[in-house]
Amino acid sequence: MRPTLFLSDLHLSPQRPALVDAFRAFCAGPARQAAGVYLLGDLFDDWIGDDQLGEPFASDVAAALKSLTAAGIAVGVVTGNRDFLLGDAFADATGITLLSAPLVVNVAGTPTVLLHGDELREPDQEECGRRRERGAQVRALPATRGWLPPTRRGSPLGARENRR
Ligand SMILES: [Mn+2]
Repeated sequence: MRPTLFLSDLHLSPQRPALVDAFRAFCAGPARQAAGVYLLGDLFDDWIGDDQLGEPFASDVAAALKSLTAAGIAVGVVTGNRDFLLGDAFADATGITLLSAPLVVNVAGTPTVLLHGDELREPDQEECGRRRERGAQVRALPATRGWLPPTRRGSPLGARENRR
Protein backbone atom coordinates (compact mmCIF):
# COMPACT_ATOMS: atom_id res chain seq x y z
CA MET A 1 0.00 0.00 0.00
CA ARG A 2 1.27 3.46 -0.83
CA PRO A 3 1.79 5.56 2.29
CA THR A 4 -0.05 8.75 3.09
CA LEU A 5 2.51 11.32 4.15
CA PHE A 6 2.02 14.10 6.70
CA LEU A 7 4.30 17.09 7.16
CA SER A 8 3.88 20.07 9.39
CA ASP A 9 5.73 23.14 10.59
CA LEU A 10 8.44 23.19 7.96
CA HIS A 11 8.61 26.98 8.36
CA LEU A 12 10.27 27.37 4.98
CA SER A 13 11.97 30.70 4.50
CA PRO A 14 14.70 32.24 2.34
CA GLN A 15 16.87 32.20 5.47
CA ARG A 16 16.79 28.38 5.52
CA PRO A 17 18.00 27.35 2.06
CA ALA A 18 19.01 23.82 3.13
CA LEU A 19 15.48 23.20 4.38
CA VAL A 20 14.02 24.50 1.12
CA ASP A 21 16.37 22.16 -0.78
CA ALA A 22 15.20 19.25 1.38
CA PHE A 23 11.58 20.08 0.67
CA ARG A 24 12.30 20.29 -3.05
CA ALA A 25 14.00 16.87 -2.86
CA PHE A 26 11.01 15.50 -0.96
CA CYS A 27 8.63 16.75 -3.65
CA ALA A 28 10.77 15.26 -6.41
CA GLY A 29 11.45 12.01 -4.53
CA PRO A 30 9.58 10.20 -1.74
CA ALA A 31 6.39 12.21 -2.19
CA ARG A 32 6.00 10.75 -5.69
CA GLN A 33 5.37 7.31 -4.14
CA ALA A 34 2.68 8.55 -1.76
CA ALA A 35 -1.04 7.88 -1.84
CA GLY A 36 -1.37 11.52 -0.87
CA VAL A 37 0.47 14.26 0.98
CA TYR A 38 -0.92 16.47 3.70
CA LEU A 39 0.86 19.66 4.72
CA LEU A 40 -0.55 20.47 8.13
CA GLY A 41 0.25 24.08 8.69
CA ASP A 42 3.17 26.48 8.66
CA LEU A 43 4.67 25.26 5.42
CA PHE A 44 6.00 28.82 5.31
CA ASP A 45 7.53 30.69 8.19
CA ASP A 46 5.56 33.69 7.08
CA TRP A 47 2.96 34.27 4.39
CA ILE A 48 1.61 37.75 4.08
CA GLY A 49 -0.61 36.97 1.10
CA ASP A 50 -0.52 35.23 -2.24
CA ASP A 51 1.27 38.25 -3.78
CA GLN A 52 4.29 36.60 -2.20
CA LEU A 53 4.21 34.16 -5.13
CA GLY A 54 6.05 36.91 -7.02
CA GLU A 55 9.14 36.35 -4.87
CA PRO A 56 11.75 33.89 -6.20
CA PHE A 57 11.81 31.87 -2.97
CA ALA A 58 8.05 31.42 -2.84
CA SER A 59 7.74 30.71 -6.54
CA ASP A 60 10.45 28.03 -6.19
CA VAL A 61 8.48 26.28 -3.47
CA ALA A 62 5.28 26.66 -5.48
CA ALA A 63 6.99 25.13 -8.52
CA ALA A 64 8.13 22.13 -6.47
CA LEU A 65 4.56 21.58 -5.30
CA LYS A 66 3.21 22.09 -8.80
CA SER A 67 5.50 19.43 -10.21
CA LEU A 68 4.31 17.04 -7.51
CA THR A 69 0.60 17.62 -8.14
CA ALA A 70 1.20 17.56 -11.90
CA ALA A 71 2.61 14.06 -11.38
CA GLY A 72 -0.80 13.06 -10.05
CA ILE A 73 -0.11 13.20 -6.31
CA ALA A 74 -2.90 14.83 -4.32
CA VAL A 75 -1.64 17.41 -1.87
CA GLY A 76 -3.92 18.79 0.83
CA VAL A 77 -2.90 21.87 2.75
CA VAL A 78 -4.13 23.01 6.13
CA THR A 79 -2.88 26.48 6.98
CA GLY A 80 -1.07 27.23 10.20
CA ASN A 81 -0.78 30.25 12.42
CA ARG A 82 2.16 31.53 10.35
CA ASP A 83 0.74 30.99 6.88
CA PHE A 84 -3.02 31.27 7.34
CA LEU A 85 -3.19 33.72 4.44
CA LEU A 86 -2.40 31.03 1.89
CA GLY A 87 -5.25 31.43 -0.55
CA ASP A 88 -6.81 30.53 -3.85
CA ALA A 89 -4.00 32.01 -5.94
CA PHE A 90 -1.52 29.77 -4.15
CA ALA A 91 -3.82 26.78 -4.66
CA ASP A 92 -4.15 27.62 -8.36
CA ALA A 93 -0.40 28.04 -8.79
CA THR A 94 0.47 24.76 -7.07
CA GLY A 95 -2.45 22.44 -7.72
CA ILE A 96 -2.83 21.80 -3.99
CA THR A 97 -6.21 21.70 -2.26
CA LEU A 98 -6.75 24.06 0.65
CA LEU A 99 -8.55 22.22 3.43
CA SER A 100 -10.39 23.74 6.32
CA ALA A 101 -9.29 22.28 9.59
CA PRO A 102 -10.06 20.49 11.72
CA LEU A 103 -11.24 17.75 9.43
CA VAL A 104 -11.53 13.98 9.61
CA VAL A 105 -10.11 11.93 6.76
CA ASN A 106 -9.91 8.23 6.16
CA VAL A 107 -6.26 7.15 6.34
CA ALA A 108 -5.88 3.48 5.45
CA GLY A 109 -9.28 2.73 6.97
CA THR A 110 -8.79 4.79 10.12
CA PRO A 111 -10.75 8.01 10.62
CA THR A 112 -8.04 10.53 11.41
CA VAL A 113 -8.36 14.06 12.73
CA LEU A 114 -6.18 16.58 10.93
CA LEU A 115 -5.42 20.06 12.16
CA HIS A 116 -2.46 22.35 12.69
CA GLY A 117 -2.93 22.56 16.43
CA ASP A 118 -3.06 26.26 17.17
CA GLU A 119 -6.84 25.95 17.01
CA LEU A 120 -6.68 24.22 20.39
CA ARG A 121 -5.30 27.11 22.36
CA GLU A 122 -6.59 30.57 23.16
CA PRO A 123 -4.90 33.13 20.91
CA ASP A 124 -3.13 35.82 22.95
CA GLN A 125 -3.98 39.50 22.60
CA GLU A 126 -0.98 40.28 20.41
CA GLU A 127 -1.86 37.48 18.04
CA CYS A 128 -5.51 38.59 17.89
CA GLY A 129 -4.35 42.05 16.90
CA ARG A 130 -1.97 40.70 14.30
CA ARG A 131 -4.66 38.57 12.73
CA ARG A 132 -7.10 41.44 12.66
CA GLU A 133 -4.51 43.65 11.04
CA ARG A 134 -4.03 41.10 8.33
CA GLY A 135 -7.73 41.03 7.70
CA ALA A 136 -8.13 37.41 8.72
CA GLN A 137 -10.76 36.00 10.98
CA VAL A 138 -9.58 35.08 14.42
CA ARG A 139 -10.09 31.39 14.91
CA ALA A 140 -10.97 31.43 18.57
CA LEU A 141 -11.19 28.26 20.61
CA PRO A 142 -14.97 28.18 21.15
CA ALA A 143 -15.44 27.74 17.40
CA THR A 144 -13.74 24.36 17.64
CA ARG A 145 -16.01 22.93 20.34
CA GLY A 146 -18.25 20.14 19.26
CA TRP A 147 -16.55 19.53 15.95
CA LEU A 148 -15.74 15.88 16.57
CA PRO A 149 -18.18 13.64 14.74
CA PRO A 150 -20.42 11.49 16.94
CA THR A 151 -18.54 8.31 16.05
CA ARG A 152 -15.38 9.72 17.64
CA ARG A 153 -16.90 10.77 20.96
CA GLY A 154 -15.49 7.71 22.68
CA SER A 155 -11.96 8.36 21.49
CA PRO A 156 -9.22 9.83 23.67
CA LEU A 157 -9.57 13.07 21.74
CA GLY A 158 -13.29 13.13 22.39
CA ALA A 159 -12.76 12.38 26.06
CA ARG A 160 -10.26 15.20 26.30
CA GLU A 161 -12.67 17.59 24.69
CA ASN A 162 -15.50 16.51 26.99
CA ARG A 163 -13.41 17.30 30.08
CA ARG A 164 -13.38 20.98 29.23
MN1 LIG B 1 4.42 26.27 13.52
